[in-house]
Amino acid sequence: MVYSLTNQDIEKIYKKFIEIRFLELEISKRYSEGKMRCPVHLSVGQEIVPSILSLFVKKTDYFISTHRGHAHYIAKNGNIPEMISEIYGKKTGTSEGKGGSMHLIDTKVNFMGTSAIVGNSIPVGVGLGLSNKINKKNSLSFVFFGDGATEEGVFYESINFAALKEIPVVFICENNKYSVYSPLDVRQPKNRNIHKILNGIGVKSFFSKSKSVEEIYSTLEQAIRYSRSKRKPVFIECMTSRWLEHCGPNEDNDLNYRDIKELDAYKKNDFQEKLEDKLNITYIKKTQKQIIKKINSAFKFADLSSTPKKEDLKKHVFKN
Ligand SMILES: Cc1ncc(C[n+]2csc(CCOP(=O)(O)OP(=O)(O)O)c2C)c(N)n1
Ligand SMILES: [Mg+2]
Repeated sequence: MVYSLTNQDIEKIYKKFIEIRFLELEISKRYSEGKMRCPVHLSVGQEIVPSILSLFVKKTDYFISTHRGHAHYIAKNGNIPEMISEIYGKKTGTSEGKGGSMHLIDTKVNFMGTSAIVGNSIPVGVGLGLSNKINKKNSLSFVFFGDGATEEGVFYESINFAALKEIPVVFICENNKYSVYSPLDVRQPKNRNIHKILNGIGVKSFFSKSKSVEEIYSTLEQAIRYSRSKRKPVFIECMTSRWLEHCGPNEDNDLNYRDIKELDAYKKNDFQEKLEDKLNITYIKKTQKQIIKKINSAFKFADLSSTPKKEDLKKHVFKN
């Protein structure tokens, strides 16, 4: 079933979308200044799923993500100035500048981390779900990962355990069809459907081709409602497209590892335009202006913040 959305819902989705897109584009624009000294994996082109998802998330839910995690942090209502400070390696960052973009963590908003190790966040997310179950909390654990992570053994072990123990986890696979420069067809058998495998393993699964806002919204709503009410795991696969290089601020069309026609087709299906078609120009302009202001002040905050001191190096280090 595909739902129709209220104007208020579209406005909320648009606001989140613009926050994510404009912030990622600003990181891309400023990266060459040399103030962000960690690698960045940007989500330009992949904003729509986290933007819609933000409508269904509770403060008490857990999020855990990957190397490409900025959008998920923003969807969890993370603190944008603290995130930029973290990327700048400053003391005001979410983990005082020690984690950077790929190890973003902020327990204040139950954003339990991102990881540079592909697949690594999946068992941790299951563990967070298990803690909710043991403590009889009605929160969910949301685990984000890419198509590449579904080729890791730990993915199947974690899914199996979550199915067996009925752990309320929302597994979200954002399938951009690439793992660095490798397309799906050199990594997985032809015609494999990741979500169909999951049904066979015993986890209810949902799939979105991501053709319209309504279709993605309906898929996410039904899947999340199922997991929240039944207290069981659920798997959602959403097709998406990464517009910039795997890691870094630039386009990489010159490398010829993917068909530019494929990328152009996704760009023609751009969700910024689709959302704007449903909104009035006054709202669009007002929202963009507010967000640009917010983003500029976040960069200023990061820039003016101090770097950690030498003695901070040993703080937060595990000792036994
Ligand atoms: C265990 C492990 N294997 C390989 C890598 C190298 N690596 C880093 S990102 C990445 C691509 C992952 O693709 P996907 O999960 O689809 O996420 P995407 O980058 O497309 O968002 C790979 C292979 C790694 N970091 N960790
Ligand atoms: Mg991928």
